[in-house]
Amino acid sequence: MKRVSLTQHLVEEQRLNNTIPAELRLLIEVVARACKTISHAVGKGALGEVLGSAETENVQGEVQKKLDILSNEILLEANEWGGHLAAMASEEMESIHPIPNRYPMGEYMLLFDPLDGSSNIDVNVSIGTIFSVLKAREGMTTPTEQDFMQSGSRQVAAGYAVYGPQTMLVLTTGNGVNCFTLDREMGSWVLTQRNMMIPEDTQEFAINHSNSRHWHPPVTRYVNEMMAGKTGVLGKDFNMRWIASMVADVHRILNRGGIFMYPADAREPEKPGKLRLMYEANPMAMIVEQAGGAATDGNNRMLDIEPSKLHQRVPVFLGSKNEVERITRYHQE
Ligand code: P6P
Repeated sequence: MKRVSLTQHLVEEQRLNNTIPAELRLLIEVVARACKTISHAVGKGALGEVLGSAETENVQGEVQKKLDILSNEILLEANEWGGHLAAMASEEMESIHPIPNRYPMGEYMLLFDPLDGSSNIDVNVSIGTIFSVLKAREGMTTPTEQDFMQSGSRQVAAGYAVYGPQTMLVLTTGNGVNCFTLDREMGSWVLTQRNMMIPEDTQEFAINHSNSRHWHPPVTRYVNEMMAGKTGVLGKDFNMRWIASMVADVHRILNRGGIFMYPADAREPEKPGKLRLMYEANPMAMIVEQAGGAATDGNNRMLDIEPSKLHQRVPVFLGSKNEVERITRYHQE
């Protein structure tokens, strides 16, 4: 494949589909550059004194890793001055982050989980950055959390970087999903997979099976059917994977199919699952749907959910279309 850079891809996408105005192209390139910096920091590990806990807690009550905080700061600093954003929101920050007065305000809003899969950082397992882009409300002067309360269907772009054996950037602006590999020598993102498509069927599921005694009946029924393999109603054997890093599990599913499940369970009945809607489930749902897959909260299409809180959690079922439709049907029966 002729080497196509991220910039060339975005310029050509704009020429073809008129979906990437200059400000959005700048936003995506700035985020991609920030992910390069995060990849560099992550890659240093102990040599960069960035491993371990920061001895602080985030809004989720989770102990923050030094790299969580560093990644968050890298994304904030990279995006403040460009004039393309009105505000930002992050898993690592309680409230929204308006653009400082010394910089011009733009027409987009950026949400992100700066480093997802933190529990894997110190044991050298793949982690990632997830981001979502919404349009700011017309004529907005002072952004509020309420301005971020838009359903996932209103995202204008979504993507993630996965920091694994390769560092890759997966991106959609509403016309399919493309993947770029970081050329570390040149420091550039090179298009390596065009228009990724998720197989509609699969024989691989991803769930944290240690929680099975807490699952609600539809999930128990479905996982048992897959565990029954050829002898069961699904008539085929299944494999299981659980990397405990959403970005890595989703990236595998984008490449070879599968179904990813983080259901609500009886451990904390008031908590609807672990993953966050605005900057984990929604961006991944846009990517998965753009790749021919499906994403629901068990009952509703993920991208149709009307959010009420910036950090609200949601059950997640996403991946191969036919399997997501099955587990969603089981919830509705
Ligand atoms: P558990 C990482 O902490 C994360 O937010 C997702 O990336 C991942 O899929 C999930 O939590 C793992 O959760 O309960 O299996 O550790």
